[in-house]
Amino acid sequence: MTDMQTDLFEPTPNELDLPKVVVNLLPKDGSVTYFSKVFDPNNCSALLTSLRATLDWQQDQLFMFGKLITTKREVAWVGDAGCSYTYSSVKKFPQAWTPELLLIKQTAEALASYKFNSCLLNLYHDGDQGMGWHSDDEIELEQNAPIASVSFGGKRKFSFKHKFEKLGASVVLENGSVLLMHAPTQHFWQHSLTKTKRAVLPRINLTFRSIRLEQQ
Ligand SMILES: O=C(O)CCC(=O)C(=O)O
Ligand SMILES: [Mn+2]
Repeated sequence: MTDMQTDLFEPTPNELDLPKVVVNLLPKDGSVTYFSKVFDPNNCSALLTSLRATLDWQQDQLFMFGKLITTKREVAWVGDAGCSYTYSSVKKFPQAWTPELLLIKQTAEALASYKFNSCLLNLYHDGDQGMGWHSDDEIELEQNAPIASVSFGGKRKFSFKHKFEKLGASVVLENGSVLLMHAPTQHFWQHSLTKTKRAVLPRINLTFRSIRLEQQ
């Protein structure tokens, strides 16, 4: 073999840094695809810091059992003009895209082959903060659009449970990863971000979504 041929079979120096793709995590009734290391881990903590600094973060307010609860988790709702969003009986009006968010959106769109018009960001300060079981199935959302979930910061367990059968699945969402949830996942499955006693770094999750503008 010549040197050139040998090179073809040598691992590239950064092979371990290439994105890892896991194809459909769900056994049926939906499709969830996980891509690790989409964003260079060396850039992710700077991205997290700057998302914290450049967006207007609010503690989330939810109606639960007839009471308005203020969560410790913070949220930011970003989108095109007119993309308001109501969940847990609270209506949110969008802040404008920042140049950095538009770049992250572009990456999510390339993976999903879909154009998103909005993004919900959640900031979890520690493992005591999580998100309970729910589906992203609000009336304003385009019914068959994918949802792209980007994670920066401490890795966290993300779980799925089927709404009508005893089935489950889970994945650890790592720093710099993207999870795609395709239709009809939200119709048949709920998901949650599990709280943990383990010490975890702060984390920002971005879910790129598609709001039906004709509904506004
Ligand atoms: O933080 C996460 O990974 C999940 C967030 C989520 O499910 C949501 O924003 O609807
Ligand atoms: Mn969700």
